[in-house]
Amino acid sequence: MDVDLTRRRRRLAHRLAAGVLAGAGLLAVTAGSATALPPPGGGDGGGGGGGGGGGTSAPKFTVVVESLLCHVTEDWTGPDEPYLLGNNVRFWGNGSLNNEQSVNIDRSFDGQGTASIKLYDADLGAWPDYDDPLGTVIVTADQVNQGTLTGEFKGDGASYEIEYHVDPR
Ligand SMILES: [Ca+2]
Ligand SMILES: [Ca+2]
Repeated sequence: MDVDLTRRRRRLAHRLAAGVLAGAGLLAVTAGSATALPPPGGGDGGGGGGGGGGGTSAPKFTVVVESLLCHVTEDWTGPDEPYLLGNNVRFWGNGSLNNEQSVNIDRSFDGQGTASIKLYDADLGAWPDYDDPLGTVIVTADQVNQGTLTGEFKGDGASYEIEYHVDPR
């Protein structure tokens, strides 16, 4: 009985350790919430992977997205209709951007540990032409007070940049 319990605990500990190592290998962050981790980005340049485990003590911050620049649209003809998600909640858009056009965003959302910024191009939004995921930028707590930072979205043949900064909260 006691032996079984001990074994079970040991096995669980091994599994936990393996999970922490796997997380650390993907992205070096000091802390993160496993439940807040987004799935991998929609494209090659979409952004990093997930963060490690962590508790409720992960640093809190506010992500302020300053601007969005479109180098190359996803749509083949005419402008894209880009919109942005912060931690999977839409906070801006649709806008309308064509090649080499930019727009001021000036919107913010709160994060803790890590946060995700996702860019989509709106299409029909349903079958047979779902909105296109163009990538994910991962924001980490160590970006607080680092001034204006740049993130790239390069999913689906498109090319976008955002400028953002991260304030303590
Ligand atoms: Ca599209
Ligand atoms: Ca579109």
